[in-house]
This record gives sequence, C-alpha cells and structure tokens, in this order.
Amino acid sequence: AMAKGRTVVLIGAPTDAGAADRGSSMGPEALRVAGLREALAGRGLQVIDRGNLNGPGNPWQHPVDGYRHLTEVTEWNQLVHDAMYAALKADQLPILLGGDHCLGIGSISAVARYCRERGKKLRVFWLDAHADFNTRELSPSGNIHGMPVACLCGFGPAQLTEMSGRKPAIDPSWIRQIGIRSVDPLEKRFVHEQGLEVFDMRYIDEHGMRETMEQALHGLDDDTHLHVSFDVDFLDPEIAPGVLTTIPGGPSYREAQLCMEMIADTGRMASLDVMELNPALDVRNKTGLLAVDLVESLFGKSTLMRRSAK
Ligand code: HAR
Ligand code: MN
Ligand code: MN
Ligand code: MN
Repeated sequence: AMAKGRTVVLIGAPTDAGAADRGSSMGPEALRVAGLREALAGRGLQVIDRGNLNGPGNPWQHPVDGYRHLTEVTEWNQLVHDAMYAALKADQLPILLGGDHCLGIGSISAVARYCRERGKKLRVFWLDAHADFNTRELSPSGNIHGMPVACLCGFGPAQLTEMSGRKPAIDPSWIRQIGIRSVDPLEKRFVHEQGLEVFDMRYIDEHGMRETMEQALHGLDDDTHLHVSFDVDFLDPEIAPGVLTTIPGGPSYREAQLCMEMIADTGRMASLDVMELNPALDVRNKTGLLAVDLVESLFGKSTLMRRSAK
C-alpha cells in the first residue's frame, strides 16, 4: 500500500542518558551494521542516513530532584524534536534510531506539532514491555526513559512537556500500548486514571495478536498519521536479549511479525522510533538484526504476495 518511492530519513540519537545503565547509545550504529539502510532500499524506498545527532555525553549521575540527567535528556530531546520536525516538513518519513526511550518525547512532540499544523489526526502505537508512564512522584528510579508517555500527556517537567509548543502534546486517547507486561505499582494507578488503552500481554494471550491489532488499528482513516514507537524490549527476551530491561513473556517472533505486518497493511505509518537496542548486551548483533527484520515488515515485506489489504 504505502511508502514505495517515499524518502525515509534515518536520524541517529546515540544517548543512554535516560536510562539506569549504559549501552543504548550504541544502538544507532548497531542498526546500521545490521543493514537497516539496505533493507529499506530493498523495499523500494529512497533512504537518507543523515548520521547521528551530536548531543551531550552521559554524566553518569544519581537522580536529582527525582530526575536522572534532566539537563542532558532535555538537550537530546530538543535535538531529536528539531530533526524529526524538519524531516516531516520536508515530506520525508523519519526513523529515529535510539538511544533510550526518553527520546520518544522529542520525537512524538515533533510529530504532534506537525499533525496540529496540518490538521491531521495522530495515533501513537507504543510497542513496549513497559508503559513508560511514570512521573517524578511515581517513578521508583528517576530514569526518564520510564516517563516519556506521561511527559507527552502533560505530566512532567516544563522543558519536556512543552516541547511540541502545546501542553499536552498529545491526548491519552490517541495512544495504543501493545505488549505491556511491566508497570510499577503507582504507575499502574495512573495508567488507569488517565484511561490509556493498553493491550497488555494477558490481552494478547487471550485474544491473539490478530484480534489485538484489529482493535488497536480500529478507527484509522485516510487522515490519520500513525506514529510507531518501537521499544525493542517489546519482544520476548529469548529472541531479543540485546536490551537493558528484559521482561519475560513478550511477543514471539511470529506475533511480532504479525503486529508489524498488520501495521504495514494500513499504509498509514508516517514516522517511526526504534529504541532501546543495547549492543553491549546483545549476542552477535542478533537483536539488531531482528529489529531490522521487523522494520522491513513494517514497510511491507511479507512472505508471499497478498491481496492488498483494505
Ligand atoms: N518502569 C521502570 C522505571 O520507571 C523501567 C521503565 C523504563 N524501561 C524501559 N522503558 N526500557 O520502556 O524505572
Ligand atoms: Mn520504553
Ligand atoms: Mn521498555
Ligand atoms: Mn531480513
């Protein structure tokens, strides 16, 4: 359906300042080494790799006032916001190569700004083991990669909640979370209070990935910009060990493929984050290779020709 002939822009954001441990800063290069550009070109896309953004180093400090590395996280997110927004304005499809998931704030703030200007509907798919809906008050860790969804919904420090030019950047009703299986006790209450639509692993177990995705995709129309924020820890750690915060019981290889294939069938994905890949914890880049394989599916690679989906 989608994307053939479109220009895709790869934006590397090599930081781990939002996490408790190091290594996701090497994610962008591992995705390149795994052949991301070649895979996308093989899908008939024009690919521009605009290299890596150049943000501050990781000062490796304890949290201060409930946030670890807020200054560095803010700087990185502003760089990400500006690069994502520039690509969207140029009618390109940006792919953010993380980096830890705190960068979803800048990425999706840019998408929200763009959609607001264009009068487009926005839907955000958050593929993750975690809800990432903590605030300073709720977080057990102070790590900002556990907070991006809350920040986007207006809960967090001003410099992170106002990046899109409007607070909140997005409404909770625009989000679909898929694959969730680790939510902190206070965070859980807040997810319910704010009415996030969460397809957790129990839901996927009981209904299967196909029905889950049908539900999650329900209501997309020609006017919808679909943003996919793919945290690689979404995947079961047996197939994707190269992430910092592995949580057992995630989607299998085929469940993950089906998820991506059904997104591709809509033809609506217009921006993408690939986050939290941690090559320091990987085995011969197998998680990087798997991430690239799944991105290919997001762009319409499937085993056989199919009758085009509606
Ligand atoms: N919920 C935990 C916290 O807030 C860990 C969540 C962050 N981990 C991630 N993001 N990889 O999805 O500290
Ligand atoms: Mn995440
Ligand atoms: Mn996660
Ligand atoms: Mn492949």
